[in-house]
Amino acid sequence: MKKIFKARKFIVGLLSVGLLFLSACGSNATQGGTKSNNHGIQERIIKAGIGLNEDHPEGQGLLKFKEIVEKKSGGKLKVQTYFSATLGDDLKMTEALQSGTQEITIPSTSPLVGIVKEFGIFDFPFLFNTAEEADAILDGPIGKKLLEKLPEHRLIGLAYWENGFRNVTNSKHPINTIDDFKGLKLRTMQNQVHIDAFKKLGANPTPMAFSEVFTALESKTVDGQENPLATIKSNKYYEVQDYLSLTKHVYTPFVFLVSKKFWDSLSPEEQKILQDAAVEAGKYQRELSRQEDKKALEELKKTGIKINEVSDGERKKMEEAIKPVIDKYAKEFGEDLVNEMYSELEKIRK
Ligand code: TK8
Repeated sequence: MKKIFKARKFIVGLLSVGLLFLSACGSNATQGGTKSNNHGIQERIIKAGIGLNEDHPEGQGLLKFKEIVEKKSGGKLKVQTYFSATLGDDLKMTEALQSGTQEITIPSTSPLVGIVKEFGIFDFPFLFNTAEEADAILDGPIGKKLLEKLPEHRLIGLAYWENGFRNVTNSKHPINTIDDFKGLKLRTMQNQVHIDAFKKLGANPTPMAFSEVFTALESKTVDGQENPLATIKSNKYYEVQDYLSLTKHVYTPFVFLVSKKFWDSLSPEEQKILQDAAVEAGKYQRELSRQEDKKALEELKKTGIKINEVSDGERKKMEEAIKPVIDKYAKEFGEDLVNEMYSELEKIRK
């Protein structure tokens, strides 16, 4: 009797150890991950969404990121990609990261000024002369300082990617001088620096989420918009716009964001895979973005949209007109930070 009891106890014990083991190994990959795990690589599904299309350099960069992560993790970390704002626009996806229902997004820094206001320093028109200057500031101490402000907002910033130099399209007339902005109803990003700058130029800025832009142009709710050439091509704005003016009035970056809730559940090994892949895919993405900026111009020429250059002299006048806006926001974002950025830029330019 005693023996049987013991044997039964043993079997029950064995079963529960087995169950524990099974649940710990859990062959089913969990989305994101809530369990804290301090070692190794677990099977995980990582949802990554962006606003742009798969054929855009940002889309191609995200696919490169997926490839690197899946390779380095031996297929355990799986990146599910969502393009064309199917998971929502930049702000909505960023909020999903904060609440932990999405793991990755790569928004423009511009609409994030409500979260980290200092990102607004990158919205200063005519700040960078070349993409390489932008790289140096974004990858240097200034860029790093701003990424460090993200964790208190439940976000982790791993790298900056390139959106690029923005140009104006519209359905009224070419933009050659400041006067041509007069009364133009222009969609802008949800960002006060952009709004105030376009007001100063005489335009009528209308902030709007990105996925609404095509329809707003088509229905003539707005006359125009501004974005890098790759986007004007990928999102087919040439179908609903007649003029493309190469204003190159501002360079705006993307920031590679991870949900902090998700990040904290990862092992150091998993974190390293994501960190390295975000930087490596970012290098590829920037390169592609610069090639695409040239290629897109050639392809846009074939679409029939009327393209005009804007002279350096006229761009200088626009820059001067906008100066009070920059002075105002330099105070708001912190003059020390802004001055540090200008002196870094001076060093780079020497
Ligand atoms: C894409 C956006 C976008 C940006 C804009 O999600 O909103 O105009 O340039 O392309 O980040």
